[in-house]
Parts: sequence; structure tokens; C-alpha cells
Amino acid sequence: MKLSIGIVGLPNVGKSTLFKILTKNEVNIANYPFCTIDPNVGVVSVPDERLDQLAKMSKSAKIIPAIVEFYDIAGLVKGANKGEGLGNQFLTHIRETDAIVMVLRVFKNEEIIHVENSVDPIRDMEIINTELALKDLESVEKLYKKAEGESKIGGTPAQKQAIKDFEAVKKIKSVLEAGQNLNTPEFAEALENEKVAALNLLSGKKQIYLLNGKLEDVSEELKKKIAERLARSSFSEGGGGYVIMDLSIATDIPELVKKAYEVLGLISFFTTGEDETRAWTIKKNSKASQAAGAIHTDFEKKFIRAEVVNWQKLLEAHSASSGQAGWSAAKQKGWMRLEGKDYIVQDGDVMEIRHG
Ligand SMILES: Nc1nc2c(ncn2[C@@H]2O[C@H](COP(=O)(O)OP(=O)(O)OP(=O)(O)O)[C@@H](O)[C@H]2O)c(=O)[nH]1
Ligand SMILES: [Mg+2]
Repeated sequence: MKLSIGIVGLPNVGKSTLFKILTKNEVNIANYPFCTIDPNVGVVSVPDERLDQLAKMSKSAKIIPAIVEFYDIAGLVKGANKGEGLGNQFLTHIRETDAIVMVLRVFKNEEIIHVENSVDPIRDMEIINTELALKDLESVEKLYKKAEGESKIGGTPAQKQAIKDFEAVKKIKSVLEAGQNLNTPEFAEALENEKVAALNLLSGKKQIYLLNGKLEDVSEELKKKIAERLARSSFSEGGGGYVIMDLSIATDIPELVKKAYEVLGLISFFTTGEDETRAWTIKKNSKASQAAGAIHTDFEKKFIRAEVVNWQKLLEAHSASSGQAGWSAAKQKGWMRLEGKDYIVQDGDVMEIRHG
């Protein structure tokens, strides 16, 4: 499972700086708006302390971390949907992503130009969310006409479905026109409609707010606004949905990646051996057979059982035993469990899958 995230925000707020920290690749950064004119895609490995420890235990030849793909695109400005700035054509580059990181500038620095001439993250957040919704409205309007037409073709077996599709499109359109947040439980069903889902609407995606600056630059009001925006959304359990990072000095990305996993409801499990220690990304509440399917599609169908032990328990068993391999030490201690296909995999499980 490959996770992908699009970075959005006004020009000059630090998107490419973030991208550079993430990928440690040289990308085009300069102190002027619109310096990014091509989409930059970076593949980032997910930092995970657990992987290194397991690899050390197993004396693995390779470590294979989970990966996240980040897309850096040009900044959006107010009126982008009407062709202002570089327009919003770059938004199509992040249509396929799983989530959006919205970079908001909270840092104060007179030398760095702000396209709106003042530092006001609440205003900026509104501008970007509005532009995302307006971009979506463009695609929804096209579909609306088509779906309306199809729903009126009477007497065909397909009409029933066509009417349902039209209802879903209509609902989404009215929400976007009202400037409301699409990513809330009440619109989940309409968003899942096949025709609507195919549009990959931007404002239906999960959001993580990256507040670029220092802790003391972040006002309570901003936190409140973000909380309000995310409160009704289906991922509010993720807690907050924002991270504060001073991109001018940041070196560390685990917090952001952790937040992305949280917001997207993802967890990691591991496989470990002499060849490799590897992290696998799956949805929370996945069954053991589905986890096996993440490794190889065949394993899901041919799943027999899984040997499972928590990563910490495995290491503990290993260090308690003198030189014995962790896996057999964990077996001896009775910490390793045999689980069937319906077992719900937990974050940090180390698994060995038996399959036919
Ligand atoms: N002081 C300070 N400057 C920053 C920070 N983050 C970014 N900058 C500076 O702001 C300028 C713009 O940063 P970029 O990362 O290129 O901005 P961008 O959002 O990618 O801009 P566009 O590509 O034009 O949309 C650069 O000169 C950065 O060095 C920060 O946290 N503090
Ligand atoms: Mg940029």
C-alpha cells in the first residue's frame, strides 16, 4: 500500500522547503512567489525506530521501510480558479493523493514576501479551502449535466442507478456551492458513489495542517478554527489534525508522518528475518488475511494462519535469551500467538504468515 500526500498552500509559505526536508533532494527554492512551476514528486521513507531494532535482532541484510509519496505543487492564490497566479491547473497533479498537507505560514519575517501582504493563517486557510472547493465545483458541474441527462432516460435497467448517481452529485454540488466541508460523515455516502468517487474531489480528502513557525506564533484562535473545520470530519479522532513545525530549522519528519498515519487510520506491522526486516502499511482494523494480502495478493486467498508477536515483546524475549533467536525465544515464553484469518492486526505486530 503506497501512501501519497499533496502539499498545498499560498505561494511562498514554505511548501518547497517542507518538500526539501522530506526528501532531502535539491528542489527549486527561492525567495520569490511561484518559484515552483513543475510538480515535484518525492518518495520518502517512513522513519521507524522499531524497524532498526528488529533488523539488529535478526541481523537482517536489508531494511525496507514503508514509503510515502509527497507532491510539491505551485502555490495557489485567491482567485486561482479564475486564472489568477499560475491558476489552479497544478491541482490536477494531486487528484490521486490520499491526503492533503496544507502549509500555513505563521512565521513572521519581514524579508519573506507574503502574497497577501500580512501574516494571517486563518484568512489563508479560508482562501485555500475555497480554491479547493471551487476547483471541485468545476468537475462536479460537468458531471452534474451528464448525470442529470442519464437519470432522465426512462425505461432502461440502468435508470435506477442513474437516478441514485444524480442524487449524489446534486448533494455534493450543493455542499460545494455553500462552501461547506465535504469531508464529514454526512456526505460520506455521496462521496463514495462511484461516479463522484471517480472525480477524486480535493475537498473530500483528509487534511493535515502544517503550521510553519514557532509554537508561540500559533494563536489559540487558529487552533480553534482548525478544530472547528475538522470537528465534524470523519477523522476528528486523529486529534487536532495539525502539526507545528519551524521549517527554517526543521530536520525531523516523524511527527508529520505519524500524523498522516493517524489521520488516515493507518498502522504498520513488520516482517523480520535474515534477508530483510520490513514495514508494511495497512488500514487500522485489517484482518490477518488482509495484512497477508498486503505482502502478496496470493497470500490473502491462501492464508492458513499467522504467528504473531508484539515487536517489543519479541525484542524482550530475544534479549532475555542468551543468543537464542528472538522468534523461538518468544515461542518458548508463550508470547507468540497463532492467529486465524479474522485476527485484527495491531500496530507493531511482527508477523509470520503461513500460506498454502
Ligand atoms: N523565516 C522563515 N523563512 C521560511 C520558512 N519557511 C520557508 N521560508 C522561506 O520562504 C521562502 C519561500 O519558501 P518556499 O518553500 O520556496 O515556498 P513555497 O510555498 O514552495 O512557494 P511557491 O513555490 O512559490 O508556491 C524561502 O526563501 C524560504 O527560505 C520559515 O519557517 N521561516
Ligand atoms: Mg514551491
